[in-house]
Amino acid sequence: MTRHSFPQGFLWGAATSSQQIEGGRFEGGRGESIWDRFATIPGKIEDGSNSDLACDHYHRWPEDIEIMKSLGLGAYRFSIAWPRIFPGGSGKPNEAGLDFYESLVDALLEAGIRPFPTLYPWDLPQVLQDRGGWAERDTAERFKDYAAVMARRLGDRIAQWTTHNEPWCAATLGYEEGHHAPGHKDPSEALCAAHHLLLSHGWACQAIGIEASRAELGIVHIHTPAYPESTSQADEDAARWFDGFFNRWYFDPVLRGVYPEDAIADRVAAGHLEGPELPFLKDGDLEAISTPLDFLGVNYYSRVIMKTDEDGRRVAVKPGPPESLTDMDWEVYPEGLYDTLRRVHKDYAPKKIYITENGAAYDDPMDAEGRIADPRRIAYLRDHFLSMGRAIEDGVPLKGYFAWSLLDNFEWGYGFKKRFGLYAVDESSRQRIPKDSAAWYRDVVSANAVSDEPTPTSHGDSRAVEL
Ligand code: IFM
Repeated sequence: MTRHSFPQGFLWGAATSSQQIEGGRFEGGRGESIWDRFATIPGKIEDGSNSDLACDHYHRWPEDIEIMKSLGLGAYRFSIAWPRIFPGGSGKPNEAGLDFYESLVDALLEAGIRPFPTLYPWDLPQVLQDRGGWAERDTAERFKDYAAVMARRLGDRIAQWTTHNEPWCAATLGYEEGHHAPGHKDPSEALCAAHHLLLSHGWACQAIGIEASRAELGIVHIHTPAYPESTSQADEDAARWFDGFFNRWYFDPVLRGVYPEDAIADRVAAGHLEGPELPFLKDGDLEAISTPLDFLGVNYYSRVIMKTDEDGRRVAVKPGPPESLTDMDWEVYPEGLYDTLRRVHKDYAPKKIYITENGAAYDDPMDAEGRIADPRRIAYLRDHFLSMGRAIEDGVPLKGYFAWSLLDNFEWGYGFKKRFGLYAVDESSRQRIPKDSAAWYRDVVSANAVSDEPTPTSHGDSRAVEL
């Protein structure tokens, strides 16, 4: 049996995001977000739902903090809904919104749980989208103002801020592929949006630094390692292409102050840029974007295998077999987390790394006794924790881990049908119901260690984390 103990002080947490759990859409002066609007367009959300009520965390947050306490969590990664703070996108901030987050933060601190907020998990105020959204440079200015307001209000209590969550998703899924709000399909606009997201990160770091000089600052990038299907040059090139498009376009500007030349050339070849000059890049932008970070948040879910097909197209190989996939059709590949951590450490050397999201969607039923056994989620977590342990042994400065997610929630374009939570949320009562993985995670957190024991088909004590 392999057992890995984590270093003393390793931070165990869970993550959520505002649009996905809060609800309270029309309360406390909250404005409309791009996701509220997107969800009104028929066919955009697979199950026809919206997040007006979501997990009702807006009212149930004290109960959610109790749940975190019962798990022994050291930190809670949540996000702030920009439309709660600036319903009109700019002007005077909304006091009721600020009060909401202040109460949450104070209660977390009281419970001994470190608040670990993210400013942008994709819920742009719709009024800013009406003015062009992230394709407009002005949106980055508005984000800087929003960051300053939050730091002014909470800077004395927040030790670590993250600006954006997965800017690749906001730019590519939102502006290039159209699966996410605002649903555009324009690659050139997406590159512009990506740049303004990154620029706003740099400006926000500067603004928070002024208001809260001792705070640690970071950004969260998703990292998906790309492996070639074969050793052929064509397949190697396909993996290189994906890495540039998905990973390096975001990591390089922030951590090295440059856009990757090969990925720029790929975009020129695809006709998304007219030439190697980036039309949206202005003097000083890259310096702002690469403002030194105190930590980097990395989200890891899966890997991709790339090949070049008979028509010369770079494509992802369909993963399989079915039992190796989660409900998102993402391959379970814990080795990829090890590779991710090694790569990020070697290529970018951030001072500290946190795994800010990792988890698996499985829809496990409740049995007659009210129990939800989710052995596949436990196995997923266990194997990823073992990968983290190996990376730490190899010298990677990994300081903490946040499970995605505390609760089953609104999974964007999929609605509520993809369930990542350690807790289920009853559709009508919104009651939180612990899955077996919650008790299992509680035991890992309390031991600060994980072993490669086979996962229980039944984990004894899930009711121990019921309230
Ligand atoms: O639910 C999302 C989260 O909002 C951002 N990262 C990926 C998760 C799973 O898709």
